[in-house]
Amino acid sequence: MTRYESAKAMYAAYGVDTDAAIAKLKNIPVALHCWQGDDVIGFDHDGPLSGGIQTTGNYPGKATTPAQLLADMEKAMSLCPGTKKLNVHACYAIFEEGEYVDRDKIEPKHFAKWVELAKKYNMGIDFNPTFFSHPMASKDGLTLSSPDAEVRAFWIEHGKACIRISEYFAKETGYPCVMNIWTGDGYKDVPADRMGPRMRYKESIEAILEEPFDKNLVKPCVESKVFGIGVEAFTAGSAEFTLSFAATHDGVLPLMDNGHYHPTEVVSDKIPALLCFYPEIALHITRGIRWDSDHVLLLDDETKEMAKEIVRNDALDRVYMALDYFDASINRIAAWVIGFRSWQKALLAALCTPNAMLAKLQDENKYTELMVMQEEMKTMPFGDIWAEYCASCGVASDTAWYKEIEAYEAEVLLKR
Ligand code: RNT
Ligand code: ZN
Repeated sequence: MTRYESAKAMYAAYGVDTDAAIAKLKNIPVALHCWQGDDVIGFDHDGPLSGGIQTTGNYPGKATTPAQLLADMEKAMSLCPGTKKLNVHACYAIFEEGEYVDRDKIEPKHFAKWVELAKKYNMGIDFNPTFFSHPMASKDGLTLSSPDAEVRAFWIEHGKACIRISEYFAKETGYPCVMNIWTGDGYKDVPADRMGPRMRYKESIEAILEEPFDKNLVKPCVESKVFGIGVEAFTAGSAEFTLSFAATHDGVLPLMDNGHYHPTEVVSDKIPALLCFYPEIALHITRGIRWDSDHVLLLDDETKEMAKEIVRNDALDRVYMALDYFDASINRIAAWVIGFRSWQKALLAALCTPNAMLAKLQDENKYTELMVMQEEMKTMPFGDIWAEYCASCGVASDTAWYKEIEAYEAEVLLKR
């Protein structure tokens, strides 16, 4: 008997079909964010990262050209099991030699190389307008909520251009494109007017959505946030604002980033709350330490709990999952791989949990037995199921993948 066969029998004793869990996970797309590879800089500007977000660390080998970033992403994906989707920010437009257009003028052709990469691996692409790291956002950090009509108009045009590019992605790849609107708009200190900026923000997003698009192809999202660096006192796109916006605008999804709430709030609890009302929702999966620090995703308790809520509510096809973190203090490709594999593990563990049996114990008020069973699940031989899943996807289940990163670092990254 192999280790997998033995583990499979142990799970089967609780009614869990591990073969089915493995087969299911293989077809669930998870979006990998291009911005982990170059510390959220992109290709369309020389300035620093702005918008209240920050990377820390100066690990060598950062990608600085499109060719490098795409190659690094391919390397990372080759070491991860499961179905991937690309997640691209508008600042990652790829221009011809000597060409440049501003963000309000970008076109599908500037993302043709991303489409090429997506097609090579039969992946979809998600997209994000970039409302930061730009002169039009540098003066006061305000974009869609700015009191300056000219600034708002520029960013509305950017948003519309991004809808056109999102539709192009969907048409080219055959997969819907999740287009996420997030801005760092807010104030460092106690504002004198909170509703004014929010009304402008609302009207600007509405203006963007006036761009015609097919709702089956483009899934616009609004991402909330509680605070950012330099916008500690107020953000225009707060939780209540974005939830209400999505609830009142047909076809718009709420996007929850689990770094964007007060420290004792958990997105695992918010997922089922939103699933009661929204046909589809989106997630940015990250790991905050003390604040929205965007550390590399690990297999920690909250990560596992979020995955459980998606799986046990049978919502794998209603929740668009994307990773969103950026760490410049370790090998950037390893950071991608660790995070992607962690989320795969969380999903697989959730799929290997006897969810119906546990829910029944809850409904029958058998809380002691529920506690006993939930604790028992923690020491099941999950590693053997994971190993089988990785093997069936043609990737290493153990740390062998890291050897490849070390070789790539020596041969490629350190020569940059
Ligand atoms: C920032 C948001 C946002 C960004 C990316 C780069 O706090 O999480 O999603 O991380 O758009
Ligand atoms: Zn996010």
